[in-house]
Amino acid sequence: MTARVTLHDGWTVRAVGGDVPDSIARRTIPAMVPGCVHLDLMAAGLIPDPYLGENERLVTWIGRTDWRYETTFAWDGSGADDHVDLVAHGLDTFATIELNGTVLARTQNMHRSYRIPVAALLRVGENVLAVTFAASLTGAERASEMLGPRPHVNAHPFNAVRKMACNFGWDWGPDLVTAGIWRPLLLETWAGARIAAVRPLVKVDGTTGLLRAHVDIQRAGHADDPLKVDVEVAGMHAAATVGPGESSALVEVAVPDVRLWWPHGYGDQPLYPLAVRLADDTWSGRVGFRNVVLDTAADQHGTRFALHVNGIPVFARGVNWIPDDCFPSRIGRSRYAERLTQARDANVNVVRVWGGGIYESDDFYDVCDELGLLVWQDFLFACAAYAEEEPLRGEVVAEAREAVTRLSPHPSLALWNGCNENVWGHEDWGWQEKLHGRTWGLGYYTDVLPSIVAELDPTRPYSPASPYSFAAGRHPNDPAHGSMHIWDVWNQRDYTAYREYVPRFVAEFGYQGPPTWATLTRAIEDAPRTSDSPAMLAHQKAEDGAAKLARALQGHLPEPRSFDDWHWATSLNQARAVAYGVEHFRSWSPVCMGAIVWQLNDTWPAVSWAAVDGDGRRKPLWYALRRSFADRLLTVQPRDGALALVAINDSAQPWQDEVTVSLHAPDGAVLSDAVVSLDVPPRRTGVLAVPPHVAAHSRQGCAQVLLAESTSLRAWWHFAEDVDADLRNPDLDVTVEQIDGGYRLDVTTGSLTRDLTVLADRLAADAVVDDMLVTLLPGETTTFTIRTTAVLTKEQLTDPLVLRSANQLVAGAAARSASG
Ligand code: BMA
Repeated sequence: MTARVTLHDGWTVRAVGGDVPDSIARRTIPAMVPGCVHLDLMAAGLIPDPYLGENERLVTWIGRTDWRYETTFAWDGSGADDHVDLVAHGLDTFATIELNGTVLARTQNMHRSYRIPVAALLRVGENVLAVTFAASLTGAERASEMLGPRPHVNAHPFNAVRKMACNFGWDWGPDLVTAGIWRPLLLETWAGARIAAVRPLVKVDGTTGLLRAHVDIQRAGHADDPLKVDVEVAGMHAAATVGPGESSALVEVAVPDVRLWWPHGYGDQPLYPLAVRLADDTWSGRVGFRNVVLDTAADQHGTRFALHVNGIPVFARGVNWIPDDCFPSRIGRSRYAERLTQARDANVNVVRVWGGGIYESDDFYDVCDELGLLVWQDFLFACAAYAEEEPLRGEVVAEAREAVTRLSPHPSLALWNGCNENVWGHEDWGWQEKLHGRTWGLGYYTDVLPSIVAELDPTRPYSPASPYSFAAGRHPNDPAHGSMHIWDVWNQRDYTAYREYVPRFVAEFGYQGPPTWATLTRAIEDAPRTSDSPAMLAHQKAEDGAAKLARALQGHLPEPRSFDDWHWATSLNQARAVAYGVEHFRSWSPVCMGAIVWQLNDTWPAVSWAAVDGDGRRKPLWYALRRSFADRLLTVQPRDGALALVAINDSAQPWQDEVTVSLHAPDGAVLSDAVVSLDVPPRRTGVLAVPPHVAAHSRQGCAQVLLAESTSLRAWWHFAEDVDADLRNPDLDVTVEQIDGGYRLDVTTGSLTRDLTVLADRLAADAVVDDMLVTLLPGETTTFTIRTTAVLTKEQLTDPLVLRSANQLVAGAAARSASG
């Protein structure tokens, strides 16, 4: 019987090298395993929370310090004649492991696990286990010198070491260089033979699910007797014999009439328990049966980039995922479930795990399996050139083999991708002059990694990079070929420029906005708080971010005159900008087959591109995504110099409906209208002209609006931007009713009102509203439901800083210029 005991108790940590504050220098501090040194120092009250205010810069010394973790554990001698292994699932990063004073191993890769036989060193009674972590920041700098410095973004040479890159600071995250035993640590006792790894690869053939379980075996010492491997899935059994001298087996099981696993919105997510048994050892997991293919064929538009699941092309309604915390040991299954459910509830079906983070824990992929979220997994290379020589190369190979093996059971895992932006960087970011012909990672992306995927998991597609155009000599970010990232729009242009691109697949595009008010005010206490007060800027990591946020408002919303208005205007603008992009990209399906928004989540409370902020609160963008990612979307788009009604039916049923198209004067009066019939087959996009006599009455630049309304959906077209639309303060009539668990607000508007929103978190940290950004004609009523445990008054709920609209910003600016 393989026995597993965790070694998570009794740990301490102390600084053993580096320039350490006196208060910490000679202290032995209680430590958590799994954990990290920042969390230990915080728990001991020795450092402030680096997520608050400007504390981040007070703790940079931690990354230049060597830390020694130590514990003692008792061993009763059981298994003395067998194998006893120390198994470390994650060591961050330059670690020396000692047992009873003897060095067992030196490691230098956060992304690998390690198994070390220790039976010979164990003592009956007390044993001392120590892991010393050499300073990662100093280590990365040394490694970079040794390998030869290579171009990278941000402050430190994260590309010289196999450690979560964004730990060294990113354009949305703090520079907090961690150390610690970040994943479980175990003592495993076994005899005879053990299951070393299982790769349960699936295929669907007609109505039959085919499972090919590749089982790797480790034998004890010279044991060489034949072994039986038994596999059970969906009540079916199959077995294989591992002959003398052999260390692997392939067991095939056919499951007739299998229920297929589908992404969210396409069907169910049946998961079949899988057990692999070898003598005393059992491996258990789950599998889901589906086929996945990446279509990169040439067509009349260029080169496709489309995921197909069970033969059906899936438009990727996606979000990019970054580590949900700078200290990943804090993220457990419930946090993953909460965050990924937020993605699913925003009608997302693809999550791209970005290459500057980590291979997430199995909990992440388990939750994706359950929710039907397809995972696009980057190998961990981002925004930098990487040496292809030793010792980096060996680490890359070992870590990739482990990741491909570990993640292979998950039906959600749909695509392996070589790197984030490195082929693009080499092409466009001035790397070539700096490299002087040195390696930069291309060999990983086009040879090493695809060979590993082909060998260990040929059922998954592989793409060398994102963005990528699938032909040598072609620009990697060519919109007509493969995947692309659209960043000029946020960095230099205006969100209306999204319409200049018809990409085949956009894997990154985004707009910044602040965190929700409750999150922002918890983390930032500047007095006064302004968009560029010190702690605000400390939580805005993007190059020129504050200026870009201000520029992004121009032509859309008036320049904000207070911090409250800045917060609402930039939040609103973020939501509008990204929804504008999503609706445009979806309207071009199937030429375009994916829109993956940068980014779902945050590592900490930050001004960033995230839809859900660092405290897990949903920003206005999240609500905009839910609407624009819905299975069915009605949107008004320019086509061939006129306006068209685009109906995207990403559902399994035909969409038949009547749509009323009406043109309204600024006061809401109907100028003209018409009814058009919609009949869009499942998974298709229908394009209808706006009836000419309706369009004929419209005047671009005049504050008219066009409304297209089906039974359950609305689409608006505004002929003038808010700044030019003479929007009035909306004169709201509100009734408030206390309901079970919160409040119900019925709001009736006196004039055309854009993006009516309740910013509930301004009133109570737990308050959440069911919808945001509702546009209404004069006289129309909408209902908001607010969930909270707080007791709130009508005055509070209708406070103009809580009950918000675009109109307030415009009318406020108009009033100011009239009086000023
Ligand atoms: C892309 C990403 C990240 C970055 C984001 C915003 O480059 O791959 O590196 O955080 O844009 O700038």
